[in-house]
Amino acid sequence: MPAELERSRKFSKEVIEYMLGKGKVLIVTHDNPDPDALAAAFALRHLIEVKAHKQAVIAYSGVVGRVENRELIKIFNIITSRLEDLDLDEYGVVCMVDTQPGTGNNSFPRDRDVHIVVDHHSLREQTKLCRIYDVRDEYGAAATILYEYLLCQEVYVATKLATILYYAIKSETQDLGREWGPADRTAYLNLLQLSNNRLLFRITQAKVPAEYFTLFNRAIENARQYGSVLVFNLFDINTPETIAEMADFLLRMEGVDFVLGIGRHDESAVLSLRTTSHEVIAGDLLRTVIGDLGTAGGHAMTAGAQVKPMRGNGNLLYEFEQTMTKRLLKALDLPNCKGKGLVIESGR
Ligand SMILES: [Mn+2]
Repeated sequence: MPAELERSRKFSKEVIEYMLGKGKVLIVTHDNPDPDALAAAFALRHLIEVKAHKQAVIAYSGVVGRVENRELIKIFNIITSRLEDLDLDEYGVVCMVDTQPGTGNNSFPRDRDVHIVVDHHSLREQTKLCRIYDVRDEYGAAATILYEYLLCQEVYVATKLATILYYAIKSETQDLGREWGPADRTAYLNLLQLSNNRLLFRITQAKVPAEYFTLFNRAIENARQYGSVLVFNLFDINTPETIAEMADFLLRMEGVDFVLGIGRHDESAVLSLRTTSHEVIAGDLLRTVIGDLGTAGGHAMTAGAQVKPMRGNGNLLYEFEQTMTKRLLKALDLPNCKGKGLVIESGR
């Protein structure tokens, strides 16, 4: 058995054994969960159900705004809860997936105990206080770790779960193009064979509301280019995940190595950074840029940040964009230049 699988065997066994006799189980993901967070939570819930004979509750804060992710929840037919609606005293075991205690991207109260952490971001000091933590930042997706757990515990991965895990790895690593490792590739290839193409198509080609295109338009219209850096501001939005999606989209522009997207949802500013440069770690860069204004974290090529609360009118968000742009250019040792718009002619 390869070393990674050996590790998965050990941790999955520990996780199952820890559940026994401990009361209700809660699985917490990061706010506004993406496919990786949702798939990891579904897989962990399934593992616990099959091996520890317990029904875990999945909870998060924020929204699932992207239609692809809503479809994912519908397909798996699992009722998820809002963290705010739960009485946390009821739970004897708290698990976190795709996030860690105190990172700022989850809304689980900082003063409460977290027992189990399974994640693929860099290991945080606070996480070391948890009873069981399996944090592998060399993995492209948290879903890959959970897939290995199921494999090691010989839990049958049925079509729906396979499809969701496959989609999570696919979207998180952009089809193994970004931040993936050998384990992700193995999981991706194995899961593809078990996936249902009709379900996959339902997820990837889900119908989007007209507002989606309005946001595309807004991202392009508001984008400013500063040499190899592109910054866009979506201002107030209902679907915070759109910021990361538009950042991915705009990163394809020739000559652009960094994209910083900004928006506000529910009185919190949400930032997303994407890079194709191998010279910097996106997570570290965004942490520098945000400074003491908020919290940030991420991987080599992708990162996210949040500033809570961010109240005030659109002007304040514009000023915030200016500050973030200045700081980003400074952190990258680039000259502070005047931004230029992206759209040159409307064609009308
Ligand atoms: Mn993830």
